Amino acid sequence: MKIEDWKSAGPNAPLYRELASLDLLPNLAELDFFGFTVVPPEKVGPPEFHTAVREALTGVIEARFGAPGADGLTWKDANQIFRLILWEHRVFEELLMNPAGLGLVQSLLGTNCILSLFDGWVKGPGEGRTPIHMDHWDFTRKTFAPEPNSANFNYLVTDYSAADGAISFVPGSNRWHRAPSPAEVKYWADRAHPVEAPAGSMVIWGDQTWHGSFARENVGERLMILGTFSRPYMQTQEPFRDTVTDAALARNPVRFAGLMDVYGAFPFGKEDADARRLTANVNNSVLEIAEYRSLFDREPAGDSVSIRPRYDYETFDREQWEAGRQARMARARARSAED
Ligand SMILES: O=C(O)CCC(=O)C(=O)O
Repeated sequence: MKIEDWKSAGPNAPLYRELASLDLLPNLAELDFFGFTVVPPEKVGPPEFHTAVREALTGVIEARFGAPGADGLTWKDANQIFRLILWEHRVFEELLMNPAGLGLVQSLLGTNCILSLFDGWVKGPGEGRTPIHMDHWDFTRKTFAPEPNSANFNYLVTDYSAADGAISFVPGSNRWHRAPSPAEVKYWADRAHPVEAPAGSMVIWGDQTWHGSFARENVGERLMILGTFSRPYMQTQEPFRDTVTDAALARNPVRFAGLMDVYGAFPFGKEDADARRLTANVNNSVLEIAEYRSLFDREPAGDSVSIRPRYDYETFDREQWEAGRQARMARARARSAED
């Protein structure tokens, strides 16, 4: 079937074509049927890229905790997350924009998703392991809608096997739409399917898939980078909107600004949403399906994007409000002229 630019499908049509060009259609089917998928290193990047990511993560670990000892026991019994590492090396920005990872995440959350977490993860030999859970952190709800609200990639910095302390999944649990009970957490701990994959692979899943990890039997460290993305109306778990700089926005493609949520509508002040930024075509608009930003776009955004202004939420400036209204109307006119 020829995938055309059907307006009814919005940005999913070009996204699908790009995922097809990356030979990732089986991964879409795996996400749908089983709730997780593994992309092999050669579809993620060349060997030099994998080396650069590994060196960058080991650099972060050494900067925060010192170099691990040669006996491979420094991180014994640990399952340690290194929060907010995105700004510590440029190669992390490249990893975030990786077409395979971002493309599959967008297939789950929409092309306007935002970045919620970007962390390193170290696991040593011994007791450290992650209990079976789902990533939908609304503990007040007993059942969930069919579609995920957040999705993850795990970039494997070291090889994964059960004895390495791999992440594990309960295949098909993405269709159960509920959290595991305490009894199920126990039941699946050693029965979940371990991901056995080489360093440089990317594992992708949506927030409803039950997952955990095995304890590491081998000495040395299991290293991984976690990216979590969410729908744009959600609160992010790390403050990318507040920590991103104009320089970081300028050196990355426009979609990066969308991931940082610097053009998002919320919170409203007395003047309502900033319509000039909402209509700027940075595709994290919550009000409309914005223009598709290609996964392969590497053009630096330069000064076409900027960090979120410091709004005075308590002020109502009639002129500002009028400028926003005009911008919104101009955009609506342009859209109807296109139709
Ligand atoms: O590998 C692990 O220990 C679990 C990973 C995990 O739960 C996550 O990345 O959300």
